[in-house]
Amino acid sequence: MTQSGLDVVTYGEALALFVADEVGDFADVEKYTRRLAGAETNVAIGLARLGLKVGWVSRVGNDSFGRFIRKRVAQEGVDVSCVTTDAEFRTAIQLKAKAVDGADPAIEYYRKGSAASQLSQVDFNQAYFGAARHLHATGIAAALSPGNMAFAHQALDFMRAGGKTISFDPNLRPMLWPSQEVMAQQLNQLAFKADWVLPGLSEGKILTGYTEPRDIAAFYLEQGVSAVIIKLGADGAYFRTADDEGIVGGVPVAEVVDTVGAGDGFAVGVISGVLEGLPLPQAVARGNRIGAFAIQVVGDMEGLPTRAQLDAAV
Ligand code: KDG
Repeated sequence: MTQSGLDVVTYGEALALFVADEVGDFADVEKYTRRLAGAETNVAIGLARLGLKVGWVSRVGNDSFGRFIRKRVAQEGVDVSCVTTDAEFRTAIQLKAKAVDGADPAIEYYRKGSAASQLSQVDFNQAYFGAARHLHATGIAAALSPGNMAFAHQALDFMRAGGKTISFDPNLRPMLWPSQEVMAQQLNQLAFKADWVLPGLSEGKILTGYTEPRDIAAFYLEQGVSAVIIKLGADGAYFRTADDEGIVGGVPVAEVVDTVGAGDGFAVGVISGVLEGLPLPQAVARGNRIGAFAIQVVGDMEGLPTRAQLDAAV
């Protein structure tokens, strides 16, 4: 794939994910299955499976996990030509517990000082971003280092100045931040530069101090954001724009296997829907549908549907 004509560009850290095959404390688990994690690569892969042209920008280590990530993401049809192999720093890894009864599984990161956390403004390729219609950003990448934060602002400023659309999923990871106050203040600075902000309800409460979806949405709309879409878990999602608001009901699933990746699936549905010209409530409904796909499998992105699977589920 050439860099011209990307539908969506995204950036951030991908991790080699080890999912426990047995229930219990990581210290006791002997067997793990290696998979791929990373909120931004999950979204990139989900969009590519629906047929969109997507590019992912990052750094990976010059190691076997770096090679695995590069290969696995490219296999999904995502352009990795702007992924740099870092000569010095390692690819991050993550452990995920075997989920029980639909509860969020425990996770453990080994990512401090990782290759992706070295991403900085020198990695910003104007031509690559300029060739894309839309930027998807998350709060995880911004949390990784001051360099990542600077990269995030540069990417959002550049796309905004170019009249491109931007989606922002705060994706709160408190363990990556010095305090909740710093996290909220810094992520809101990024969110204010986006067109569509997609927090979960509990994230919206932390970021704005408001408890009602309506008020959380108003907080961002007043700052120039054009649509706020708040994930309500099994209840679906609430959306609000300057002249419309509503709740789009959730999609029931037979069994919740693992909730991780639901928000990324939701973002895939909303972004692809809006870019394809669907009215916002329909794009949100697609987000709910894809979120439901994501929670029925163990991996973070394996459940994301192809276009044919999505169409069959309507
Ligand atoms: O959104 C799913 C992510 O949580 C997962 O794939 C890994 O990026 C990740 C993170 O930082 O938790």
